[in-house]
Amino acid sequence: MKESEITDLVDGVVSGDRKAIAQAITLVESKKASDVTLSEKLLESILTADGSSIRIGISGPPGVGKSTFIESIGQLMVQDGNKLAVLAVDPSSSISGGSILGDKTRMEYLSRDEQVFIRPSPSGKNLGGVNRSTRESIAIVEAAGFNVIIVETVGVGQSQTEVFDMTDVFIVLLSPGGGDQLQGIKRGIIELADILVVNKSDGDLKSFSRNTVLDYKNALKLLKPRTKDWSVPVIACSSLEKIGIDECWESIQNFQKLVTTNGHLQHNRNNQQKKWLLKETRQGLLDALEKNEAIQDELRHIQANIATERGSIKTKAKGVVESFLGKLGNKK
Ligand SMILES: Nc1nc2c(ncn2[C@@H]2O[C@H](COP(=O)(O)OP(=O)(O)OP(=O)(O)O)[C@@H](O)[C@H]2O)c(=O)[nH]1
Ligand SMILES: [Mg+2]
Repeated sequence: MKESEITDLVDGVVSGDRKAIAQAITLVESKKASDVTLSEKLLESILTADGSSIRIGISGPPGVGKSTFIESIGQLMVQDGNKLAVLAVDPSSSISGGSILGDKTRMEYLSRDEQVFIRPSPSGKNLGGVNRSTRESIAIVEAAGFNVIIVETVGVGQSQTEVFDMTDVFIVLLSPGGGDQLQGIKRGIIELADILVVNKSDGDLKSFSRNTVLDYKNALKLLKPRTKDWSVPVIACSSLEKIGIDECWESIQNFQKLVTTNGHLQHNRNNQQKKWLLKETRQGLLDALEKNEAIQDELRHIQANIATERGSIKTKAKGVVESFLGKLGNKK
């Protein structure tokens, strides 16, 4: 893509053209050096978010029903006149291989809706890379006029906290199970939740679900509330049978109202931006280090002689950092 085409692409995005939106997201996901420069141009021209959108993170263990939940709740969102964008950060897809296809079929209804844009992001090998671009994808869909943005992520490891750091409301999905299961659930996942959903509360699992809800309610009592005036609801629902979904949507809207009125939403977004700035700066430094041939040679040389050269690793590393900073200084 050429620089002159960026203006057209920006116009396309802002006018809500789906092809342009998809193309813009592909551009920010690309790691090619020339694309990185173009995507910076693109992002500079579209950073217009005015805070009227709501960014929703949806997390939970693999197979708990996140995509099915989104398919159900998404329909309510659209019925209420919202424009919905769904972005999936999916580290499991590289393992299961079929997850992305699965997501598309599981959101069959939504994927046919004019008011909905769905973008499954292949994880590739670099999970960090995908998440870096997810923030930018959010900016793109917001510029295109989508006011409800859902980011789906599997609730394991780093991807979950990354998504937590780019959304306004964080929903954790769990499935019904006995007390044993609760013990096994890491406290961490519950600590992040603004809304807890016990999905699959139907069929054989229905009888378990009431106890599971109580267990989580009790577990939550032991935690310090994260948002003032908000007690985290635990909602039993069935995404397949569409039970309890309206209650979840109502909760999201109540949360949005609360944090918009008390200023928490903007405050939280500002903090996220500050964190993001630090992260990008660190990443930029690391990229520069990795691309610096002289430093890479120096590192390889030290590594080759690691068994025979005396001296502590810490001192050696310090030496590398100093020579890197020295090289940066010389550039000026
Ligand atoms: N009984 C029941 N099954 C459900 C419900 N929601 C989802 N499922 C089933 O659970 C399986 C996994 O659903 P998905 O929506 O793909 O789950 P997911 O959490 O998005 O999965 P990954 O993205 O692969 O982590 C599918 O077979 C669904 O039909 C529910 O409310 N009740
Ligand atoms: Mg899914």
